[in-house]
Amino acid sequence: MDRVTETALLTTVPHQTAPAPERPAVRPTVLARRAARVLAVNRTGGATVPARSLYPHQWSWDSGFIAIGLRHRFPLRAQQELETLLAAQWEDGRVPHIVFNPVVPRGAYFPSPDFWRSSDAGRPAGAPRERETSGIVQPPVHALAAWLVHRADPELSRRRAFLARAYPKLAAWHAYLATRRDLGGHGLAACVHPWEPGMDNSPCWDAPLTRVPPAPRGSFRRADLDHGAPADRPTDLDYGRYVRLAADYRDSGYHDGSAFAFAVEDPGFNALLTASEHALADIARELGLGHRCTAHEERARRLTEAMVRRLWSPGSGQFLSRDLVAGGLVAERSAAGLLPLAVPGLPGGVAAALVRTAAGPHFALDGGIGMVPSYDLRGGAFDRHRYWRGPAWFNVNWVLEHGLRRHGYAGRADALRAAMLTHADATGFAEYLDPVTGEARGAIDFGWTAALTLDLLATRGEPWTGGQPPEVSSSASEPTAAQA
Ligand code: 2M8
Repeated sequence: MDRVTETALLTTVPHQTAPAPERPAVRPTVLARRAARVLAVNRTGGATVPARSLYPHQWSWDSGFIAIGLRHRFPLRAQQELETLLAAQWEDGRVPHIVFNPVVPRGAYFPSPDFWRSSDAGRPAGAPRERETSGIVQPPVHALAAWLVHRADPELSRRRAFLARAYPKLAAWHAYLATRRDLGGHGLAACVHPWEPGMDNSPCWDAPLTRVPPAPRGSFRRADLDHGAPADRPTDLDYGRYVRLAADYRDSGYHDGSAFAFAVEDPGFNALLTASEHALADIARELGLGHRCTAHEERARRLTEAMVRRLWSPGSGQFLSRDLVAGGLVAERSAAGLLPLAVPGLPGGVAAALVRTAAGPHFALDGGIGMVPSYDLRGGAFDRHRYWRGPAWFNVNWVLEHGLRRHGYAGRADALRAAMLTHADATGFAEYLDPVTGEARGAIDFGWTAALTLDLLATRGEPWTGGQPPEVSSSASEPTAAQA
């Protein structure tokens, strides 16, 4: 289909895409076995790589999702997945987005350890001396993962003091985000690089990135194009800007007080932080730390309130990102803006509006391939193939599935679950899908796709975290640029 026909189709008949297959072609036990095999093949030492060729190291939020899947079959390995990541935590509390495997050749992935130079340039911020890591972060799914991993085998967890050892590190990670990264001063965590919210190439970052001069073309060599199709990956111009931002951060000693050319409050990042803050409360309760439990619940409530106040757009029926440098909301619809649906205590009207938006023409949850795309099907920058600019991702849809269930949309959650299992099976656990045809894109045998398949097969709508907190006020109004 050429671009013009495709745009016309999506604009006029938004739901007329490939129908969502009814159910996986294989039995659940066979699918689970295949998923477990992917996780076995992707295992390297104490961690699991997202994909052997394209991403040969440990990634932060990937490991969170991977642990959530591993817990059902390999609870010890699930605990170790998180422990390996947390062992590379910096003294300032940040959990780096990549932990490099020292035996992987330097040229296998860019930016490599000699770009980030964490053990040297990161020392002022407390980077470990013994491990090489990146210096930026990714969405904080780890406390949620730790809590779910614990629940899968509480006896093993208690015997190994898993939560008692993880809790101080997880609390320090959240404290880092609450203090050093509250760049807007309104209680939300800010991201200082497009890779931090995890949806790296999202059209939401196009306008903020225009302010960033790209690193010169010949000054670095992309390794991703050795494995991924150029049409699926970011352009060279975007890559040059990613490199420039990371190099500037590194050259500041990874200092969070410096003036950033790129700084955004992202609803996906903050929604996952909020869900994890609730999980920290559960962990504290389990450890008998009543006062800490109350403090985490209070912080989760304040985060929810700040998200609604700062990022909710009633006119769009979803959350939007806020550009802290230019001021104001970014007028692009990304699936990140639907993820707060998974947060407990949302004002009722907000949850209902999010579901309407997910099911409507911009995301077509009820039609098409049965999974939401990463970006607005009707958006000017929509691209079926380029990553995070349209393709459907399993982790995003897994969070939504939970949100739908939490807010009482069990039928829709069941349909989404069935679509995810079908596509995971049909695509060989693809990294992402063409949201029009359901075809596999990016890598196959992808870590979180396999892990979240295992999770969907093993769970049936249990809430992630304990109590149902009271709703925060629904008096949200469209934030103004002056609030940024
Ligand atoms: C992608 O990001 C990395 C950089 O972190 C890359 O493109 O090289 C993103 O999809 C990110 O969300 C993911 O964690 C990572 C590994 O799967 O790949």
